[in-house]
Amino acid sequence: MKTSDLVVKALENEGVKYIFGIPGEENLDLLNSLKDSSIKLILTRHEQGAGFMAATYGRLTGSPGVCMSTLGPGATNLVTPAAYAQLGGMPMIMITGQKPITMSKQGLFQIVDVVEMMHPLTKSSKQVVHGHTVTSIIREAFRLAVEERPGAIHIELPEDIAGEESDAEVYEKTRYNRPVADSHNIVDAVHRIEKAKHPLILIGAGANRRETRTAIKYLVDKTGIPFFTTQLGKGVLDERSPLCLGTAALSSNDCVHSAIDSSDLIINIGHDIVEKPPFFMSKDGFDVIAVNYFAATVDEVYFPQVELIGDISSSISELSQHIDKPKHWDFSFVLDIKRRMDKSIEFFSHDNSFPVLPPRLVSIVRSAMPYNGMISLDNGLYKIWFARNYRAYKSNTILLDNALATMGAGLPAAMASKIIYPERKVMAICGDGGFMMNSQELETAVRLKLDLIVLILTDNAYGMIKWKQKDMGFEDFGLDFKNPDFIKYAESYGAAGYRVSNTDELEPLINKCFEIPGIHVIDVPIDYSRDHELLNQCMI
Ligand SMILES: Cc1ncc(C[n+]2csc(CCOP(=O)(O)OP(=O)(O)O)c2C)c(N)n1
Ligand SMILES: [Mg+2]
Repeated sequence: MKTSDLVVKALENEGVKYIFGIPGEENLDLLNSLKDSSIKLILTRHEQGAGFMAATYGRLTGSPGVCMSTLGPGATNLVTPAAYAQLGGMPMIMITGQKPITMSKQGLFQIVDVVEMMHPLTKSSKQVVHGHTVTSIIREAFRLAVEERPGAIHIELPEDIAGEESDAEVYEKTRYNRPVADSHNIVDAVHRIEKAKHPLILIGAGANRRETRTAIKYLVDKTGIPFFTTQLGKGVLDERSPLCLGTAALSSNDCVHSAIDSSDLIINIGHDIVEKPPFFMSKDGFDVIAVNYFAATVDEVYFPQVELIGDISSSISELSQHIDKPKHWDFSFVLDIKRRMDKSIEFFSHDNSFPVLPPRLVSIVRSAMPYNGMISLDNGLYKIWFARNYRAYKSNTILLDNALATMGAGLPAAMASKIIYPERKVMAICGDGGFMMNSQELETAVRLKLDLIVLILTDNAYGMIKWKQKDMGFEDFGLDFKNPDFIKYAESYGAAGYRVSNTDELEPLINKCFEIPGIHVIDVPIDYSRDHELLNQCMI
């Protein structure tokens, strides 16, 4: 069999449904092999779009998303998605082409060392040097991509190898069980939790990768310990819970930090240090019990005293089983803080000034989205507001990137979400800066006949950096730009375009757009002028 046919057969065997990408002439054998396969090629307008979509596929399904590009310039365009998947713990496999390796035809034209380039951004980066090894390389790629901690894998398939004959066989997928935590450490953890006076639970990214809700919900219900989340841990438990303290959207001085600072022990479920720290540990501060699939990386602000390493659900079930709720636990202070935080979120959720204030925007979006509706955020100042104020009801219903925190991924991630969950309502929320970084994927979305809303928050600036600039005492300089007419821009792609001219219009418009098939781009002028004051003010 031709090696490229074998590659496709091995991918089908792994259950791959889509390949996102842009082929070059070095991928033409592989492209041809895809022609008659069950795998659907999703052609994008930039390799970044393909990579972000593949990574999001991995994030949402737990199975690696696959993307492809040509050599040199195509592969260098995959650098940001590689970092996005790798830092974000999203299983993704990138297959890139290369000039023939057995006989050079064109000197170094378009040739850069892609395997070496991808090394620091992936769990593994390998060139296929012979058709005989291609099936084992693919099996290992899929195994390694999902193994905790999940991440990016790169395979380079040179043109001549793709075209050569091979008699290799496809390897069967194997099941594997995640190890469970050591029982001595469970006993130690239970002892410390029972001894603490004000324990709290933190839910982080790792808890959002596979089903852990049942076990964590049982622990919270049985013990009554209040919980808060990191940005990537949002939605594991329903945030309408009376015990939910919200999200640590900043590393310090965020509303929830008054609660964290009053705690003497944190049960830290699934957090690792790729996320902007939800808190800083100090030698004389609270203890941390880390519950995760893998060992914690220690640094000056994170050094857990006990670690439960192994399957998260299993560790949490063990804790629930053994903890006897002691009488001296006292949550009155943190629950009082919760009541005040809830009130302050409520305070701006009816403000009808225009351009819309960020907390008002969050409340409008929350009220327009159904229980399982998904919002996908790009990176900008509004992300902090959504992290802090948006109450997620279900896991992975708010997709944000608190690991690489790249601009440009919001729209492709929303598109991948809609492809995976066609029955759900999906909305991309982007700044005017981030949207323009991959806005060309509107064409892909229209061509794929997706139903999506794209909110563009216009402040004619890189608002997040402006906010930091002011916060750090610098003068306002160098961060303003002009925008195209987003209505005409959307229409030129075959999408519908709208601009809101008062705050009241937005929710009915969103509701209307969800009823009409196709892509709806809504330009929403946003007012960040009060963010300096509002973001630093948590409670009223
Ligand atoms: C690819 C990339 N470039 C630069 C940054 C740094 N950065 C973070 S937020 C931001 C501004 C975002 O502007 P916009 O998308 O308009 O959102 P806003 O904050 O204005 O709402 C920048 C430049 C980044 N995170 N990613
Ligand atoms: Mg902006």
